[in-house]
Amino acid sequence: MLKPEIEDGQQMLADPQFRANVLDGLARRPRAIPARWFYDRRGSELFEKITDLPEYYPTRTERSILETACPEVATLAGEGRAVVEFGSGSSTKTPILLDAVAPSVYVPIDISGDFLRESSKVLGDQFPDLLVLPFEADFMRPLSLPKTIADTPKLGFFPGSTIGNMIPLMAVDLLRAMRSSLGVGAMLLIGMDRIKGEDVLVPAYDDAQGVTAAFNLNLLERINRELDGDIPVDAFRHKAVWNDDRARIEMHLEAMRDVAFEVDGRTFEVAAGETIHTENSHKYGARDARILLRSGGWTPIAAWTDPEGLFGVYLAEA
Ligand code: AVI
Repeated sequence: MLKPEIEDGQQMLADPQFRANVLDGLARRPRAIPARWFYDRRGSELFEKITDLPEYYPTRTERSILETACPEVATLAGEGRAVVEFGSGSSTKTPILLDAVAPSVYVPIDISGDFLRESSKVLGDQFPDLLVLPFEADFMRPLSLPKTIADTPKLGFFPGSTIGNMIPLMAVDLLRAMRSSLGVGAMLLIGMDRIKGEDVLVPAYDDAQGVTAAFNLNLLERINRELDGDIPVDAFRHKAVWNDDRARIEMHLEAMRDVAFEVDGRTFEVAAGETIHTENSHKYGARDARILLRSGGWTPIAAWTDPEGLFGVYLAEA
């Protein structure tokens, strides 16, 4: 297990927002910790593995939809747009769009500067004629994009159904923020996972190899590493359930016995059967997706899906 870096007997300072979210989340009922904290180095590696799992259809399905959709997007968007990606793409999806649209400028936005620089370098090598302008920022709020592209119309790109990890209220806020960041005449290409049977949904979030379980449990390991915790991780199990009322998969960590532990000097007691809610992954039918886009100030103009209707990709204009 990785140990936090120690300097002169002092533990390195953890992210104050992480500490606050964990301490509040463990104290409240139902207990819940925001999913954004999954993605430390180990969590990001595990997520990459998830995207290759046989049960996890979203990544490969969206990629295959984009192969068909992007040339059509290029026609609908016209020439001369700057592509602005929310959450910088180290994935194989971004090159599909860049190949089809052939923009002169690509602006990847990410809150993690390290990740942003790494993925910008990879894409810069792959597209030597492309001007890559990495932008380190939290895209949940309206942004002032680089002045050099002030007069260039934008095509926003938000793949991966990441919008599904937000409750609808936050998703609408994000869509509005994107509209204001991208400005007049903007377009948005966005992926949203669709509603389907539990027989497909639950295994996608509870795979046979236990990679998603490790991803979920890593959150407790991260708390132990970074917030001086002694949570007995082996007392918890990963749980993925479909909440039909809210059209979402929920991930939880369920205590298998009564446990008491400390985090950052505070004691918590969790009874057997109690859960810590760690993630929501909302699913949107085609109509739901269009209503969500309209609520966020976007007009849907085209939509694509795969032959089984597992995943949706939507193009909208501001
Ligand atoms: C990043 N996000 C879109 C993934 C999802 O499907 O909601 C995160 C994930 N959680 C478990 N598996 C994948």
